Amino acid sequence: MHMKFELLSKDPNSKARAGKITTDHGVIETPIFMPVGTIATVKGVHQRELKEEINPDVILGNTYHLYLRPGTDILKKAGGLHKFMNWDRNILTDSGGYQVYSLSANRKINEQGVKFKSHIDGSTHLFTPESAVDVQREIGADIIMAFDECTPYPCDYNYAKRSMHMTHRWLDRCMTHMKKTSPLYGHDQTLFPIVQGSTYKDLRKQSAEYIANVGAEGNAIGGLSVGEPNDEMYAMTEVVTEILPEDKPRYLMGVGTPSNLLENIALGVDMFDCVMPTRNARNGMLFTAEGTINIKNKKWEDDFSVLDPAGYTWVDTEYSKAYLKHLFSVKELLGKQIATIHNLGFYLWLVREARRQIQAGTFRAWKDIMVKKLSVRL
Ligand code: PRF
Repeated sequence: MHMKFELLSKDPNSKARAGKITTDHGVIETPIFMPVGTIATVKGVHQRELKEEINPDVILGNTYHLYLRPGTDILKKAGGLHKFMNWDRNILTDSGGYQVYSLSANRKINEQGVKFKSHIDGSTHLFTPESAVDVQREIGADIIMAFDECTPYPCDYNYAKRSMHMTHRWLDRCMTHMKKTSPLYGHDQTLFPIVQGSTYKDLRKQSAEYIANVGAEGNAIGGLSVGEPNDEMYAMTEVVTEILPEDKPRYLMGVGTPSNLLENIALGVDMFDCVMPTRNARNGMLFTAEGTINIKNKKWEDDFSVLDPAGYTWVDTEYSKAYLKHLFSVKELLGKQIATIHNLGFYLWLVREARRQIQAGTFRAWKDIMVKKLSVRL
């Protein structure tokens, strides 16, 4: 089936929306946070806990990593990524461009695409808009991303402008190649284009207009959360969500902190992904509705209270802070696992609660209180 998006309700005091995406792999209730499963695993989390405890409608995979390992031959033999990792809900894959810029060495960007050296064995590869579509066909995600260039921050105006136009031309090539090719595994795939334009309002406006005109099933905003101050990010989101069609989901790539999620939901964003809850968990940082905890801090060593009385997932009330602090002190794997499950449970709670508040018409006031609480260091 074709991906469908229904706008269910709008917050009266902000641009926040609650909606519902339907694909061949089921429903995605928005706003949504997509746990990052870069290399066919959400790091440290069993599928059962992911499904039954954290319970996201969609997870994210990365074309760059999956193309390098296990490679598309294995993924094709497995019958696609869903079957390979035994995940029967939605998957979205990023197109590879962004990961090439952030991870690989010696990358060379030109009109044709990006030539790069693998961060694993130094071998040389070429990604083009066409090959990014082909690889994403072979991975088999439900939502796939256009091939773009994410400009760094700060970025010179002329570079940002040239890069944005190239991203638009790459999008046209992706769309043409989508039409020439078909899904491999019996379920449909839809391609989201990506707005770029760095931190320049006129470029963002131009890019959003270009992307809106393409008429895709959903649209993404890239090039943000790359080091710019929050206010600048929000200003860019606002310019773009004013222009992107209201009846299509909007995905803000690689964002962010819990407050970033709430502020961008208030500006009309529906979908997010970020390594922050999983990566920070592995470094001992826990997000809670009352603020953040650094579990490595000495103050927790004799605090036998439960991890989080809110109890988003079973680990929150099963383990104490003192015990988790101990696991981090002795560098036990279990510590990272517990912290990861907690953080993902919290992020998914946050977007579900945002959705509930939007539907109740109380989102704006709730968001303002939450943003204050989230800035506390416990
Ligand atoms: N483009 C792509 N993936 C991304 C980004 C982007 O700009 C970002 C920026 N925050 C994260 N992931 N393709």
